[in-house]
Amino acid sequence: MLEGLRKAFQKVSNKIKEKVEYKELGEEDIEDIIEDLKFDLIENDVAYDVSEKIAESVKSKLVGLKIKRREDMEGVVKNTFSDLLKSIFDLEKVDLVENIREKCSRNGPFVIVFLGINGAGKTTTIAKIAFMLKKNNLSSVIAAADTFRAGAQEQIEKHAKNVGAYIIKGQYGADPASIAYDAINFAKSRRVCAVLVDTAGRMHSDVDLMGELRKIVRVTNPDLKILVVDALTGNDAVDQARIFNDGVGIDGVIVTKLDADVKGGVAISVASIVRKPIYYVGNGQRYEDLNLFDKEDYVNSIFS
Ligand SMILES: Nc1nc2c(ncn2[C@@H]2O[C@H](COP(=O)(O)OP(=O)(O)OP(=O)(O)O)[C@@H](O)[C@H]2O)c(=O)[nH]1
Ligand SMILES: [Mg+2]
Repeated sequence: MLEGLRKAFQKVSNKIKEKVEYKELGEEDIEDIIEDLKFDLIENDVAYDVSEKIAESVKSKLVGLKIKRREDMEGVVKNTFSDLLKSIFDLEKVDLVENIREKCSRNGPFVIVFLGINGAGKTTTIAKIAFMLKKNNLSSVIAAADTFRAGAQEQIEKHAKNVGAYIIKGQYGADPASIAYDAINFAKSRRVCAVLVDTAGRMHSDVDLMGELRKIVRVTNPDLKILVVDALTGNDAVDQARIFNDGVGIDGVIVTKLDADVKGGVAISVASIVRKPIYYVGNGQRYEDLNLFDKEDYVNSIFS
């Protein structure tokens, strides 16, 4: 994970180290190095505008800097980069488990609608969340509001069984909003803590399906709308985040398939462009492969 970014920052750090002996860093010293950095970031799925911003920011922090000893340089470059990345992830944090527990104690089910293009990992992530809630003694009901894709109902039903969650299903072609609504009523009458609404995967360009999502949101009035993005979709993840945010509105993001992602830039791009927090990351196909996104860990793993 994240090898691409790790290498990119290591490379620029080494090159800068070579440049400075006992002198002040001039713009001309690092111009090429910064251009290279920008290119490497783009190669590793950091969106163009974001790469440019990071590169400019690194440049302005390093130019004019006087470093007494060569060894200090590594620390300075590392701190510059890591402060910069951490500031990108400096977004509101949500403790999902605590929020659900709190709302449950006030009699209301906590409703989450999961959004994302097909194959992003919505259904798997919902199963992982239900599993995590179960471990925290919180009950959940899954609304199988994907009445669009063949096999979707059976897929989620199997997951629900495996993780011990309730499920409310519907006929193919049925109105997804009504299934979500039924699931909320079910949760209210059985005092179930969380309602997890699975939606049909859709291309972000699909206008009809976007309208259908807005209807689900209107009917369910969710506590959270979470966008699920696949890290392997690279730069397209930024477009997905923008379009879902403009079309439906999102509160936060879960990035899946980080276990298979060698680049690592998607989290940076999405957080930087839509300014929404990343709640969790998916690290594999098992139910336990869901981890809280921690900006310190993420950034430290790039610079370790
Ligand atoms: N390696 C890995 N695979 C994952 C992860 N999350 C999901 N997957 C896999 O990605 C594939 C698609 O996942 P789904 O959960 O079905 O995706 P979806 O968004 O519900 O897809 P649609 O229902 O078609 O919209 C499945 O094979 C999952 O096992 C992850 O974190 N790591
Ligand atoms: Mg699905």
